[in-house]
Amino acid sequence: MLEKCLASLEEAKHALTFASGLGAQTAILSILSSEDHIVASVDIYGGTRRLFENYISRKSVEVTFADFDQYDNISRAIKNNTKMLWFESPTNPTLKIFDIEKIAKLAHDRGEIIVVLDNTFLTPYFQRPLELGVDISMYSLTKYLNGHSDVIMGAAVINDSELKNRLRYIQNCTGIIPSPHDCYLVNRSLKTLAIRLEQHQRNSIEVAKYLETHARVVRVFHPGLKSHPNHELFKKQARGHSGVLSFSHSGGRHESYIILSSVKIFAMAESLGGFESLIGLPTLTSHGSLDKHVKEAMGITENLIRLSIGLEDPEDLIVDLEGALKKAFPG
Ligand code: P1T
Repeated sequence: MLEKCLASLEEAKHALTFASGLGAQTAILSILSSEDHIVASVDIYGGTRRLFENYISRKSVEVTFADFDQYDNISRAIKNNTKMLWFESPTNPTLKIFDIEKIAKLAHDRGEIIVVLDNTFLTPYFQRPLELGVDISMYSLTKYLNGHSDVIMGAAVINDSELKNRLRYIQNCTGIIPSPHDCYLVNRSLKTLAIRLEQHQRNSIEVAKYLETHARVVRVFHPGLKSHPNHELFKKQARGHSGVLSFSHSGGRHESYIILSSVKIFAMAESLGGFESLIGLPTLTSHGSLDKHVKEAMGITENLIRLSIGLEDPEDLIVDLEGALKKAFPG
């Protein structure tokens, strides 16, 4: 039933659920054979990068990480044996926006390449990748689709029946399946998806606008802000943004630690997309497993803080951040 609901949210033909977001990714990557090649965006969740770099590449699947900021880089990275192209938009954690339709077309023009978009940050409520030409819309249901921070699950949403059959076989064969009770919980959570996401969006834009005015904040990363370099493209391909935003401040690791340990409403934790606001330092949390030079290339520095804005009163969140910033930057 949950798979049917997830498919219908995207007006897609099929959806398959898995034991976690990473489980869904492992199943999707299992479509590939040794000697196949995958092009992945540099800007992805740290755990996904680790899966590509430390696991799938050891199975003789070749992986090239390309900077999707330049479309030429994607073209150059595609080879004769490229079978899959993988990216996020918005990206974790710097909220970059890429032209989904353009990238899907670019890949399909070059051959039989399965285009996968990890749509975890926006959900089908705000963005429908299949309508933009993507082949597999991938989700960590752990985040917004469940939204209550009490389930770990993933999904793949697909129109192509042949591709669905291949994934269905892998799902059954590997046993990367969710528990029935978790399916019940996510299905129940979908009933409030629209209200939750509207509130996440309202709250996150208020917090982002506040942070933009703060003297010690260098940059705020939120695609709903006019200052975002791809704000117009974002509005073209998505209906709105959820609660994830990042900001950099004028201090370093020390100031980040003070901010993280001074907030009272935000919980210092990994993950995102739940009803409660979370604060994290991507260099240590979501992208903690990556090499320093990889993180630097992604703009993940010690002064970059990521917030997952929950459903609380945004005024309370702003007061909380204000207090923490004051402690980090007295005077
Ligand atoms: O946690 P899991 O359900 O396995 O999902 C992995 C995953 C996949 N895709 C994206 C875009 C993600 O952000 C994640 C998980 N991310 C975090 C735990 C985090 O703190 O960023």
